[in-house]
Amino acid sequence: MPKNFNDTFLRACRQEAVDYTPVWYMRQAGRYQPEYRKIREKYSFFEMNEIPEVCVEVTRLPVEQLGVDAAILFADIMTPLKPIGVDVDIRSGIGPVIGNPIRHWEDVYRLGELDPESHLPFILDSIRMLEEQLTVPLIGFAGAPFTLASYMIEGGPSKNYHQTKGFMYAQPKAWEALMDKLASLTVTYLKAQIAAGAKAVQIFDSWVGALNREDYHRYVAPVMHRIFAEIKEASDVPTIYFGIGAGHLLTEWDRLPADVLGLDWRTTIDTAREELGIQKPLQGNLDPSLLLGPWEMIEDKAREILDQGAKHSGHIFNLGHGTYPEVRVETLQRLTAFIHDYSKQN
Ligand code: 1CP
Repeated sequence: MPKNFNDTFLRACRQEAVDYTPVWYMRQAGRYQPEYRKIREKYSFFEMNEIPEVCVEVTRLPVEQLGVDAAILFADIMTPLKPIGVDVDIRSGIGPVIGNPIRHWEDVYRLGELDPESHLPFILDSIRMLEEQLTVPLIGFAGAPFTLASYMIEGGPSKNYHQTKGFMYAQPKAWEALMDKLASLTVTYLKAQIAAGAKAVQIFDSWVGALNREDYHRYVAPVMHRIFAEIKEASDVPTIYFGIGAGHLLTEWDRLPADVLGLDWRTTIDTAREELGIQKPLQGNLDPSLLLGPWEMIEDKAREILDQGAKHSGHIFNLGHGTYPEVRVETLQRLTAFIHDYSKQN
């Protein structure tokens, strides 16, 4: 680890004292960066992912360009699904598209097992290279079983997840088997990322807010419990759990052995702390659309989020979801500097 290593993000994840509020942005490597767009012209998404030099370059770029306190590995939640037999392509402007969606229990039993060292050596090589080069922690990540299953069942992005939920209600045994397989994959994949050098891991359950609390408790919470418990047993790296439109699930999440909870912009930090009684560190939660508005509005909201975060130990500034292609690099640079300066003074 380099001498000038910045561990502010890790300290905030552990609710230790920090000099300022650390910040990173979901989808901080991406289309809003002219440098990313140029590389993407030459390669498909998975080619970028599979060539460690390219993967390392795009992972480092936002750290150098924006001055954020953490890097997130350039990959996708779909990356570990290809080796287990999911025919997935990432299409520009759409997202993941699956050639062989899951329809029956046979499709679940056909899925293979992930062996990260032999299936995804490029991911582990990229992490090892980044570990040598970065002066901020590298966040590894994986998709959560519900969110992965939603793509595998719907065949691509969806608005209401009715096929996913239909499968869950109509074929509960096959659903349980699918959740179990994806939970094992997630644990194996994240443990391998941690062994290669990831300093924290985030589990993206982006679409799980489509479930009500009762169904979450019954159909999803048991596997999420197992995933976080198994990672905790194997290592002491902080774990972060994030989803969109999932404010109604936060008290369920609070009971999981996850360390940090990620908020989208719909639930304020004050609401999470004061109304819901959440004591865990929180990450979030500026609406990424606000980055397209005037600077004064962005600054006002960022100040409000920082003030709310500062009332309790353990706040990591982030967006409430990934950054959009239309956002200007200068806006994120200015926001990062503002977050650091303002939180140092307060
Ligand atoms: O932030 C980073 O730089 C890390 C890289 C990263 C992460 C953490 C990418 C690269 N994808 C993800 C996670 C991811 N992928 C999630 C969870 C977070 C979220 O909710 O956004 C999800 C749901 C996906 C699936 C996905 N992949 C989508 C969303 C589609 C939908 O259902 O609405 C999209 C558009 C992709 C493609 C993708 N993944 C990543 C990038 C840079 C891109 C765009 C690829 C391109 O250049 O065309």
